[in-house]
Amino acid sequence: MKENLRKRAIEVLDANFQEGGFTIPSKGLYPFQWKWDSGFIAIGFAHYDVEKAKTEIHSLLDAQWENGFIPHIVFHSDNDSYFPGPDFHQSERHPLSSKKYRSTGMTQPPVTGFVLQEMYRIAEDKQDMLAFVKDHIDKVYANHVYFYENRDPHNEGLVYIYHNWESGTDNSPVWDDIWSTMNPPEYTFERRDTTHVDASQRPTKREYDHYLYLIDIAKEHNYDDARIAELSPFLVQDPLFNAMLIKSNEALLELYKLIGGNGDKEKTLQQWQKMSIRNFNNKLFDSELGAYVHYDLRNGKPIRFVSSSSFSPLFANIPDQERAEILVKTMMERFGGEGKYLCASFDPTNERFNPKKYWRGPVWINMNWVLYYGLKNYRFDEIAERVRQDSIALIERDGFFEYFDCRKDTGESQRTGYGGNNFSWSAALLLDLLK
Ligand code: 9YW
Repeated sequence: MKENLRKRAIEVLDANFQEGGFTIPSKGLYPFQWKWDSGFIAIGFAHYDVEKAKTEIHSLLDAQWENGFIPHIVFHSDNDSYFPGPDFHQSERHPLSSKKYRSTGMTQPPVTGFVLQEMYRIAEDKQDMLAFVKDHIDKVYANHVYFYENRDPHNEGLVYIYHNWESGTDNSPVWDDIWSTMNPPEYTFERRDTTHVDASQRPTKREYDHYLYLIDIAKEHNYDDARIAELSPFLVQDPLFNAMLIKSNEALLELYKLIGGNGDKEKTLQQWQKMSIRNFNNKLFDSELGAYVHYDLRNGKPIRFVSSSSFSPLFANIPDQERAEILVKTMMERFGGEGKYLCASFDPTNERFNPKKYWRGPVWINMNWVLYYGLKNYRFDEIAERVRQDSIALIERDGFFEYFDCRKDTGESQRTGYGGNNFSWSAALLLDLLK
């Protein structure tokens, strides 16, 4: 059975690989290259086709801007099955944007550093992979320099995101209170996502108005980071985003040590790590909730909800063992009850939880992958194994969907995998979890 799943996962990935040397997340729904998808996809390819894994990362980094920024979507081709496309985003407004590719002017969680390390871990021919890492690592380092220099206005070692799409957890209930501080215009536009996926599983039209308005503000200032930090109504320090950055710092540090001769960069990485981990623990941990939470930098207050992002710091070795135990207790009490697959994307005990809607409750395989390795870091082997088995069981139950109902008994006759089907990172990370 496992062999069969493996075979199907490979078929999904290969079918989504494009001639231009990148992989789409899902046919129809997402027809371009997404930043963090690309990283997870490369991990999957590394298990059976190392050249494709390298090509994936190479093409993402090829779209890097001159200031080190890596966009969240690279529009390799014209395709009108997705909105908002390149004509809406207009990345060319930024003077240092890529001259080769049109893209968005926002980014996504910085996974590429730890992805390089994973590719090295998985590769059989270590020399060959190290040569690839050597050729590409400075670009990833430059991306981190971009973050620390442009996204950390108070020099806390905690970077901000200015759009919910930068978080990767696009319509999490965590953002709801920010939307209520805004009153965007009513945009006229044609949704494309709801032609591919049931509208009840996607954000509402009014939510999209907020998303578009944030882009318009950034565009008005030609995607200038300092102006965005001053003006964007959405300015958040996200625990998932920052945990990915910290994990990637750690990975870059280890890879540079292997390569040798990069003492200055190692030193800078160590300084970032020290400051980032300290302030992450001081600022983002909510001891009453027993979890890390988001911080609303615009309105100067924590956003006190527990989501799967709250546990991601385990992956980046951020908490000490005692705090890790508190986190896991919170996870098991709120998310891990009998009758539930781990790990819902949003607190199932909260009234904003919705088991079918996008990031408002369903299980996502990429988050489970992060949590699996995070739990293993702290020797929660049994719970890690449950996360691994649950991920496999959900894909066996529903197929290679984008997200899954966490309830074992959904009381529904229809399938309970939602969003896009034949979804790349679900396939890619399953390959890693099956190994
Ligand atoms: C959108 C591609 C992307 C992911 C995001 C996810 C979704 C795109 O799909 O956003 O248009 O809503 O939220 O994390 O990278 O898979």
